[in-house]
Amino acid sequence: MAKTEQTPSAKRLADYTPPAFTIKTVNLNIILEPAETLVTNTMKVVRVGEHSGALELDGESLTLESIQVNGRALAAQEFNCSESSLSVFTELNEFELTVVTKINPEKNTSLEGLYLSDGAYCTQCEAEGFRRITYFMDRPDVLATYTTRIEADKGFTYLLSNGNKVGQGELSNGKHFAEWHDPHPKPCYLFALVAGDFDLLEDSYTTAEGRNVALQLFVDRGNSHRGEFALEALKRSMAWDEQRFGLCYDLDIYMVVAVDFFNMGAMENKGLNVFNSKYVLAEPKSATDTDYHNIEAVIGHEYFHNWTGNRVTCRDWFQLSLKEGLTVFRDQEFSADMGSAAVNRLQNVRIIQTQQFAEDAGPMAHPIRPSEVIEMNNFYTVTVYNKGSEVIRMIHTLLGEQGFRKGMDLYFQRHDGQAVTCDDFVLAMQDATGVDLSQFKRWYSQSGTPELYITDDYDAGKGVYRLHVKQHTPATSDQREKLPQHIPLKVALYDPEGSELDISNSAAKENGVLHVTEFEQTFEFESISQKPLPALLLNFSAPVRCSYPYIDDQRAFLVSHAKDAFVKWDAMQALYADTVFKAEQSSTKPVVSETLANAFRDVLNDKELDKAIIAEILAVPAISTLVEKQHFTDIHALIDARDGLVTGIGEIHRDLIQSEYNNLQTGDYAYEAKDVALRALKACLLNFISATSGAENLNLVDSYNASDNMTEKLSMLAAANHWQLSERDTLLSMFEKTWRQDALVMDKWLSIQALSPKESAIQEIKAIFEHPVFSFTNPNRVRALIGTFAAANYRAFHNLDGTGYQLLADVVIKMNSINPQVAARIITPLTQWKRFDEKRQALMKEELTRIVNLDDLAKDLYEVVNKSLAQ
Ligand code: B3K
Ligand code: ZN
Repeated sequence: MAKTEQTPSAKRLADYTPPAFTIKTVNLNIILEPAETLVTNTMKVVRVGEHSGALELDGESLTLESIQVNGRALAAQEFNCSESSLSVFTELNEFELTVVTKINPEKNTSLEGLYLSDGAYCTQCEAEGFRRITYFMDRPDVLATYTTRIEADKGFTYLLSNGNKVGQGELSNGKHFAEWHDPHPKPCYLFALVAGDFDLLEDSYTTAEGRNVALQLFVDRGNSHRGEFALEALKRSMAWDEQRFGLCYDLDIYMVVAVDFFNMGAMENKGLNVFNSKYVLAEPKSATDTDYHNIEAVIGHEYFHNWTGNRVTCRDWFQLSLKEGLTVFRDQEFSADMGSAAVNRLQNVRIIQTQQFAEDAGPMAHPIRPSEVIEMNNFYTVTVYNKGSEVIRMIHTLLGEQGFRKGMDLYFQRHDGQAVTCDDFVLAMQDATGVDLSQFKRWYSQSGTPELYITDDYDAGKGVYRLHVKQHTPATSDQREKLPQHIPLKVALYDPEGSELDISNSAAKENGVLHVTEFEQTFEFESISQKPLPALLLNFSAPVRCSYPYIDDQRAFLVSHAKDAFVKWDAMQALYADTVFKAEQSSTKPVVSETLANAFRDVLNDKELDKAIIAEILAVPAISTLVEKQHFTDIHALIDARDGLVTGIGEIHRDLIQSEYNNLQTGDYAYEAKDVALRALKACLLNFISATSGAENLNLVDSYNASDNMTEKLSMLAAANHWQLSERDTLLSMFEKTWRQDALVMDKWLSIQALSPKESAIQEIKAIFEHPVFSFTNPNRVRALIGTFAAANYRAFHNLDGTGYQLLADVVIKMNSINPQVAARIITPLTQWKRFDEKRQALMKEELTRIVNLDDLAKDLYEVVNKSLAQ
């Protein structure tokens, strides 16, 4: 954005107006050439209502070749073409409009619209990428049926688009073509085209309605053995959605294409998903348990969009959470059913407590339904997605599983084939069950993290126990005034022996849920014979911060007696965090109290607990989590204190940890819950051992060679790197030797080095820019190295000489012209300057100012940097 040009302006939800025209059918003829692709787009356009306004189409980076209405070329005064729009002046109410444009996929490094990914053509149209392919009403409430003809050199073996293939053939000029028709009306953001040479994996699935669906997975040549897990996960997703929600697939073919150049995880284009290869390709020696988990989750997520997103879509982009929050909820439920519900829950809670709380406390704070947007791509956030899912989860809690299902059924019955709003969704939930969600709806419009302050008292004479709950949502950067939210607060009470009390005839009679709806409320529990200890926010029943004046012994009591995994985990996390903060504030080594040491020992010795949960409970909170608790003053002292705590625990329980570690043996690698849990605990214990002098006896190089899987190898690398063990460089070069030809796997190698605690980290990261595997045009590489560095290497990023901030800013400036969407994402840690000390604040703002003064600042960065500086 040249400073002389207009500054980007915000769109507002309040300004929504229905489309003045609608487009019924779209007929595309696309002749693919790397530098000059020709797109002929013939549309049936219908005026909506009585007006005489022009037809306004969006367009970006397009060269207009010709324009016709009903077969007649328009004269100059009959249309107007600007940088970003095409206006057609006509009095006709129904007409056929043909627009021919030229585009340049080869030069398209933004990876929006049509681009080349390592020699294959592919598209990304959400949110507003279709306007880079042809002129169109690029908004989700214009639904059309699409017919697409693709023509390309025969080297592009597969020519794919949405729907069913209706024609194909050879052409005289060494080219071939294919024609596709999608019978389901859809918004243009769901359009997709792929042309390339791939390995194809095929399978089929018969739906509960008896439809036989061909499943096709396209991967880079030579990678078919890495695609099998994703294909199996797809079949599991299809079966799960039938069982849980009664939803069947609705076309005869479902295609998934894995590409290497992709801005995010994957895209749910109708019948033709395009995936970042990171979320498709896996084999034990190259992928970790986490990779397998993510593949299943993302495959599920995109598949579930077919109903929540595609069949029922969004009226406008402010409603993004309508499809994303709901679909994340669905994929989380799917993952929970496929593996351990409790472990999945803890992992999702951690995302909310670290990343989402940080977003709500920072310059980009927004409600799950934002009301103002400059660049839509900036709003594919943890708030819209993950907090959005928590909001759906709370509705599920308020309605119960049966009520929720009734609500979903009504939602589809009412809105199938429509573009609707979050209000429509909530209304369906309410109408189906009679549950009043009027106050609850505030979660859609109010940003910020509510804080609950809970105290209690006990009247021994009457046998009455009371919980006093205050709620307060601090002002956020986008909103000052906050109203009370409807918060489902799930509680349990424990007697001193550790037994759970029956509270079914109290205010918490529905599954232990208290309805917190006011700024201050008191809840009574009767017939309580002695003062109980409360367990609060069971299963993280709402995305809030919750405090109660527990003493350490009470926390330890909850760690061992609470039934709820979240409560156990949260209590242990609090014991850890307090210890770290005490050490940080007094600049001393952390003191591991007997209470903490015993709690650790008891959890590790607990034979009833799932090993994956033990690993979650015992892991000391990450710096990103501690930073969110906002008690620290000096980030480097905080890091030292945290590391010191790991070492302290490691020393105290040295023999126990070592012997448990030695006992954890798996056979040949299998991605199965039992083995995953074992490996997770092993990695957790390895970290404690590595923090002590016991590291000397680890023989990591031998263990690394002996292991048959990436999960273990990577945990060894991570430990060796973090604790600067003598094996670190050897392991890194062994890894490089094995994988240097495989960029996707090398991302792990990049990330390990991005996390280097060495003094020389920044120099070493800069040197990696020259490594053959690194490239600024591939988002996965940039995220693996720079994204990881800025978001997770707190030590080097916050170097007091400012070199960490400079490094990030240099990369962001480069990415501003290559790929602004990625630039606006990796810059996040710099925009959150406000929580650091003054000296660092000044250095961070200096870099932000350097960025905001760029001559060609993209609007993605314009929005986030200006908001950050305005704090
Ligand atoms: N709907 C896409 C995200 C598109 C992001 C555009 N910047 C993937 C998903 O959430 O399923
Ligand atoms: Zn999604």
